[in-house]
Amino acid sequence: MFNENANKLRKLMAEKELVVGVGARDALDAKLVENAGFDFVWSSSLGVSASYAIPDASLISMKQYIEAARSMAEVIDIPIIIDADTGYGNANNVMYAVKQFEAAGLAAMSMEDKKFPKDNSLLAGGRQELARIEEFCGKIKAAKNTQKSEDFIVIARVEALIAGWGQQEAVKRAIAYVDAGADSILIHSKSKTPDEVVEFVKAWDRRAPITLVPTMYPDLTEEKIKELGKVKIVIYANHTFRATVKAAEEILQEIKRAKGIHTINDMMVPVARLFELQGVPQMKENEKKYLL
Ligand code: SPV
Ligand code: MG
Repeated sequence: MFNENANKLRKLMAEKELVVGVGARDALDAKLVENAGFDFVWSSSLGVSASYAIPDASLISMKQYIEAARSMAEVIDIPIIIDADTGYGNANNVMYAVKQFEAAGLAAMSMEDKKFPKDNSLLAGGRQELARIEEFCGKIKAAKNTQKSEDFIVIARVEALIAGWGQQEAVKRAIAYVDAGADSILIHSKSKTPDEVVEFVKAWDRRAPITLVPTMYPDLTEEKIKELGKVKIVIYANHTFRATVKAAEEILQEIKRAKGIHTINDMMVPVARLFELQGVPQMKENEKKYLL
């Protein structure tokens, strides 16, 4: 099977020094990310859970996550990396998920080595329990053996630094995951400085490229990441929906304060902008051709 979006992502990775994407919780977020010129969309488990206003703790189902990503894929042309959490269970769940990821036109998946059910990695005091290395390697092998296209990418996400297990454990796990077939290693960190991630990248001597999510250490800019080398994918995981919440809260407060909607025009886009993002101009073109 040929997976066009996975092929696109592979080509981007071959051509560009750094491939940069932004998180989305729904198709509208994804459209904005594409319009802004980023390389790919990250279908974020934090974002999709937040769209239901419930914790990012393996509460909603695999089907709901896939449906969110599928709705994104239907309206954008850039590739999507789905945040597949822990793979939604054991290797059986992973195999079932991978079939559906590819059927939905997704380019790649990221799977983290925590126990199911997981907690969000950035949650202060969250349950950060790691799966056994062998168990997680089994899941990676299950994913790689299930994918029908050659190009589909499996990113193995190492949570050892998040769980406080240290560099040695992180490196040991990353090597095992690459040996099990992972195409890239996402080394995640919630440290406010990039030091532990930089240490990991410097020690990394395998060919598989590294993926970073610099939410908590924003000082590590793309320029600095390029200098490090070895990193190929950067994910700004949650900035669309965090910005939306701020904007919505501000406008709601202002409506409440002003007791009307006469002061807020500059705080939002015109309705026409929404129509554009929804593809209404294309629909109108189609109507001219087909509403006969
Ligand atoms: C997400 O966006 O859901 C992620 C990144 O997995 S993090 O929230 O940092 O765990
Ligand atoms: Mg997530």
